[in-house]
Amino acid sequence: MDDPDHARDYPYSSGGWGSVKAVAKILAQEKAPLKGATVLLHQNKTGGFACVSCSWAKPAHPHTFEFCESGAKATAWDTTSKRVGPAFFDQHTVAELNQWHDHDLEEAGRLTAPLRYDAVSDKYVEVSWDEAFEDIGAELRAMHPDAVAFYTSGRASLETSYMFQLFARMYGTNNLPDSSNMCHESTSVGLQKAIGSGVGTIRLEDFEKTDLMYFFGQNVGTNSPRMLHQLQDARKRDVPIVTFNPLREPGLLRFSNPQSPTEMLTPAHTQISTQYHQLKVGGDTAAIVGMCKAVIAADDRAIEHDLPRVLDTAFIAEHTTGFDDFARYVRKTSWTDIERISGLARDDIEAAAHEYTKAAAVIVHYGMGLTQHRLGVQNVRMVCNLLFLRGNIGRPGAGPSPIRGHSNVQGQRTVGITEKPELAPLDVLAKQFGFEPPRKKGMNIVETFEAMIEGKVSAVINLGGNLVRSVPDRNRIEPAWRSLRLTVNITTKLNRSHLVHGAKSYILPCLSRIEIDTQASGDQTVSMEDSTGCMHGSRGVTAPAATGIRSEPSIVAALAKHTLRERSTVDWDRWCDDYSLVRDEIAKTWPETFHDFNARLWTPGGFPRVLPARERIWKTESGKAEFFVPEMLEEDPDMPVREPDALRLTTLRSDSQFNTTIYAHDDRFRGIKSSRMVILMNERDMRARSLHAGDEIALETIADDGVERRVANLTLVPYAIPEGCIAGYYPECNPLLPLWHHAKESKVPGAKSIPVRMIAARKRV
Ligand SMILES: Nc1nc2c(c(=O)[nH]1)N[C@H]1C(S)=C(S)[C@@H](COP(=O)(O)OP(=O)(O)OC[C@H]3O[C@@H](n4cnc5c(=O)[nH]c(N)nc54)[C@H](O)[C@@H]3O)O[C@H]1N2
Ligand SMILES: Nc1nc2c(c(=O)[nH]1)N[C@H]1C(S)=C(S)[C@@H](COP(=O)(O)OP(=O)(O)OC[C@H]3O[C@@H](n4cnc5c(=O)[nH]c(N)nc54)[C@H](O)[C@@H]3O)O[C@H]1N2
Ligand SMILES: [Mo]
Repeated sequence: MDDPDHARDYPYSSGGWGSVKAVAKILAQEKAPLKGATVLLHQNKTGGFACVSCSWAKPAHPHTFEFCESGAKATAWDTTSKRVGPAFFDQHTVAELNQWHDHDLEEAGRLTAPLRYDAVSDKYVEVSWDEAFEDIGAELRAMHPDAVAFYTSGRASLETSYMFQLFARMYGTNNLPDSSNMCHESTSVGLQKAIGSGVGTIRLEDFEKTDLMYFFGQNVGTNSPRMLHQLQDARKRDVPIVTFNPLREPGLLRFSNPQSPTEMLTPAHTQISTQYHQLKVGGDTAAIVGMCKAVIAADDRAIEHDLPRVLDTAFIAEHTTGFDDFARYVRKTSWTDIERISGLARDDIEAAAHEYTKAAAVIVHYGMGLTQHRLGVQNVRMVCNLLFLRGNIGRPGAGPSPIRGHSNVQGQRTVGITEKPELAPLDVLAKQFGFEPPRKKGMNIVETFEAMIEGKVSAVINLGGNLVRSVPDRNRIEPAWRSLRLTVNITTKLNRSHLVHGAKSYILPCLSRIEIDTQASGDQTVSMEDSTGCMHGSRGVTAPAATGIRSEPSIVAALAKHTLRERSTVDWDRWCDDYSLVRDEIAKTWPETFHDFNARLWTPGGFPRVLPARERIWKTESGKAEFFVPEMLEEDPDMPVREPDALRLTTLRSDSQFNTTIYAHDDRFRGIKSSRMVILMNERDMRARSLHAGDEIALETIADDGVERRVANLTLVPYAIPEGCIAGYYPECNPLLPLWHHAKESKVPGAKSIPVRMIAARKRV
C-alpha cells in the first residue's frame, strides 16, 4: 500500500491556485471573461442554471461559488463569444473540416443557423427551420421505425427527454440508445438485480453520517469536483477514505479548497485518501472478494472468542438471499489468486477490510473503473455484496454511490429514455396519450452500431453527443455511419459526427441551458435529476448565442409534429409554448416521484425520487437484497493468457476534456502537457522492453476476429501504474476497442480493459 501523503513526486492537488488560473485561462480563451465570471455565480443555485458539466448533487445551501474548475470550463465553452454561422461553412468544405482536430471544430464557436449538407459543393448550407423539419419528417415517414435510432447524450433536460421518448414511441420504435449505455448501464442492471433499484441510494445528508468511504475507479478531482467539498467535510470529521485505482490520481490524494482563504494562502490541503491501493486494471472483483474474505474471517474469529459478530447477521437473515453460497465461494477462493489478479498484497487488502469492520456506516463510491469492463455488472454486484455483509444499505450514512456522468443522464432514464420496454410505463403512456406504444425491445448503443454495420439502420436522430468519437471500433463504425440515409444533429457546437455524415444530414443548432429560453408564455425553466436522485429546476441567465437558434424542447416538438402529423395525439405547439405543461404530463406518468412537479421545482437541494431500496424495500425477483457469486475473479475474459507481452489498456479522461469535447491538450493533474497521444506505462515495463520516456509506439488490439485495430504515433510517458497495465486517452484510443468487447448483461463497452500488444517503437531522437 502507498502512503498517499508521501506522494512528493506529485506537485498538484486538485482545486487550489492552479484551478483558479485554469478557470481564468479558459474564460480568456473563450473571450467571455467578465460575462463568464458573473454567470458563474448563478451556477447550481436556486433560480439559476444547473451546471452543464457533471451530475453531482446541488446542495440546499450552496457555496457562493458553487462551481468547480471543470464546471467553469464547461460554462466558458458554452458562453464563448465565438460563432460559426453560414459564412463559415461557405468558406470550408466538409472534406477540409475533416482535417481539423476535434478540439478546433468545437473551439470554432457556437452554431447560429440550421444547416443541411449539400453534396454538390461538399458544404453545409443554411436552410430554413421549416424546410428542415418538413424534409426530416418526410424522410422519417418513408422509413421503417425499426431502422431509426433516437440517441440521447446525457445533457438534455427532463422535459426534452420526455418529449423525445414520446416522439420515438409514437413514431413506432423503442430504439432509444443513450450515453448511459456506454457508462452506468452496468449499474442500472447490477443494482436492479441486487437491490431492486437501478440507481444509487445515498443522498447528500449521508455524507454527514457516514464513517467510512471507499472509492473504486472514479476520478473525483476532475469528473465530479464539487463533491470534494463533501469529502473535505468528512475528512475534517476524520472519516477515512480508502481508494482503489490503478493510477495515482492527484484529485484523490489531496485537495486545496479554492473557496477557503486559509487553504489558498498557506500550503495547507486536505488529504483525501487515507489508504490508496494501486490495484491492477480489472482487479476490482478480486480485491473486493479479498475484503469480503477478510471480513468473514474476522467474523469467524469473533464467534470463536465469543465477541460481538462482525457480520450483520440480522440484516443478512431478514433482508438477503444467497449469503451461504457467496460465503462458500469467498472461503474457497485462495489468497494466491486474489493477490495475483488484484495485484495487491494480502496485508493491504486486509488493511482496507479492517477499516470496514470498524465502521458503523459505509458508502462505496464508484465510477467507470468498475462499470466499463467485460464483467462490469459483476463489479457492481460485488460492491453490493460487500455492503450487505454489514447491512450498509437503507440506513443513514451508508449505501452504494454510483457517480453518474452527464448532468441529466440519470434523469433521462427516469423519464422514459430506454430501449427496454419493461423499464418504460408503456401502459400508462398508452392511456395518457391514446396510442399504442411499440412493445418490441429497442436497440441500445452496441446493438445500434452492430445493426448499422450490417446495413440495417437508415437514420440516427442525435439529441446531443458525438457518437463517431464516443463509441468503440471507430474504423468500422465511420464507414457505416456514412452509409446512413439520414443523420440529424441537435447540437450547440460542430463536431466530428456532423462531418462524417449520412447521405442527408442536418445540423439543428440549439440553446445551451445557460441561455434564457423565451417562449410564448414567457421565460422557460427546465429540470434535471442529479447523481443522488434529486430533481432541480434550471433557468438560463445569458442571452441566446444567436437569434436564429431554438431550444431543445421546441426542436423536438417540431420534429415530432412534422413527422407524426395527424397520427399525433399531442399538441406539441402548446407544450413548446409552456414547458410546465410537459411537467404536468411527467407528473401524470410517474405520480409517485413527480407529483406537484411544478410546485416543487425549486425545492432547495432538489426533491428526491422515490427509492424503495433506501427504505429496505427490495423490488428484486426474490423480494430480498440478493448476494451474488462472481462468475470469475478476472474482469476481462478476453485477456489472452498465452501472450506474455500482452498489455491491458485502460482509457481515461484528462482534466481538460468533457468526454469527446477537448478543451485543451494538457492534463494538468497528471503533469502531461500539449499532447493527448500518449501512453502511460510503468517504468519497469519500459525497461523490460528497452523503451524510454518519449519513445514513439503503436498499439494493436489482440483479437482473433480478423479485424486490424491499430493506433500509432503514441508517445510513452513513465507513470505510476501497475506492471502489465497501460493507460491512454479516450476518445483517441477508441479505434482499439472492439464493438463486441462489452459487458455481457449491460453491453457497456469494456473501455477500461482492452487487450493490446505493442507493435512498433521509434526511439526518441
Ligand atoms: N470534467 C469532466 N467531468 C466529467 C466528464 C468529463 O469528461 N470531464 N465526463 C462525465 C461522464 S459522462 C462520466 S461517465 C464521468 C466519468 O468519470 P469517472 O467515473 O471518474 O471516469 P474516468 O475518468 O473514465 O475513469 C475513472 C477512473 O477509473 C480509473 N480506472 C481505470 N481502470 C480501472 C480499473 O480497472 N479499476 C479501478 N478501480 N479503477 C480504474 C482511472 O484511473 C480513473 O481514475 O464523469 C463525468 N464528468
Ligand atoms: N474509450 C472510451 N470510450 C468512452 C468512454 C470512456 O471512458 N472510454 N466513456 C463513455 C461515456 S461514460 C460516455 S457518457 C460517452 C459520451 O458520449 P457522447 O454523449 O456521444 O459524447 P459527448 O462528448 O458527451 O457529446 C458532446 C457533444 O454534445 C453536443 N452538446 C453539448 N452540449 C449540448 C447541449 O446542451 N445540447 C445539445 N443538444 N448538444 C450538446 C456538442 O455537439 C458536443 O460536441 O462516451 C463513452 N465512450
Ligand atoms: Mo458517461
